[in-house]
Amino acid sequence: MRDEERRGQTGRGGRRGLRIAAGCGALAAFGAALILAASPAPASKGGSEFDAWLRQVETEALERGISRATVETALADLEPIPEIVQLDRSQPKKPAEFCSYMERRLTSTRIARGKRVMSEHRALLRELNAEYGVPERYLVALWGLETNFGDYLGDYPVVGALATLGHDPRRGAMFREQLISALQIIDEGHQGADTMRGSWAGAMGQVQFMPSTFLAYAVDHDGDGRKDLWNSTPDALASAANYLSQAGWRSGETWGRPVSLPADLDGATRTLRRKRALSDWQARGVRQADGGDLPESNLRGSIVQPRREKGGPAFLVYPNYHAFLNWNRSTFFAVSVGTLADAVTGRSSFRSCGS
Ligand SMILES: [Ca+2]
Repeated sequence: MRDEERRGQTGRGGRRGLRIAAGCGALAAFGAALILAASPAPASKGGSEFDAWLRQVETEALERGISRATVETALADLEPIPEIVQLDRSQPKKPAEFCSYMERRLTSTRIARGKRVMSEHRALLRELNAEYGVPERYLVALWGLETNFGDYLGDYPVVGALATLGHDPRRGAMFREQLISALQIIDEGHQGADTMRGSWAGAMGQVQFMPSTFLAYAVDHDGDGRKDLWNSTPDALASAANYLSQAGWRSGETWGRPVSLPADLDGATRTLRRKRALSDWQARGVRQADGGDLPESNLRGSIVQPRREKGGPAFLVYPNYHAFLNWNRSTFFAVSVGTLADAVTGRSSFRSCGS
């Protein structure tokens, strides 16, 4: 039994409402009205319609206090990047199968490397745990899953990628807002327009923050005056810790555990919304994955079964699981973070879902 399950609800308070503001319809309409009133912008090689759209973004960025020098430099000579539109449209509609997802992401190589980086960065990770209340293993897990510990930061130009997706009608409003946030990051001097690289969708640095997330949660932990999530591991991991802390992470509690379910457990109780005391789950026949009794605890938890069909692996998840979901709304992702965190500290009793 783990102390973090015994302690129950002694941690810090609840979630603080972190939704990214996705829409900017009113501002967009306002920008469009301004464009209609202005003289037509000269056509660029990006095409007049894209160019006119960029002028709207430029107007809005200036209105929001971003300097003209930043805006003009960052948006100069932009063209839509066809590859990015293609990547956005080729996103799989059906999610991957849970077991293959877990096997792909929690490889023995990654777990071994996670153990190594836990030890290599011990002093920093301890410092962050003390400051933010988020234990080392969760930061290592997020770092490993997002970029393989900083190996793959993405090499797309973030401003160009966000302009491409912001101009594309599919999810334009959300990406346009991210573009403005990226301009603000550049304006604050954390990264240059030409060196701001990331994923094709604009996620940046060692823990892949979108620009709005960067503005809200990135921190300068190494004290050089820049929030450098690309090159500074202290900044990147502190920003991840700050995010989880702000997302309601409860210090001193764990995230959940794999469990075995009784055959007769009502399907309606296998939902994140149905929270019960661990003693209640125990009485209903839920056990640890190895068959042992659930720990005695004040924690309340709910059952998550990512693989819907009967017999799929199940997890009993606690309030901290919701901080992972806040980071990324995917159940697979949230379970993989907790499981990798357990694996790098040798706690995992989750082996494989095939058997
Ligand atoms: Ca820094």
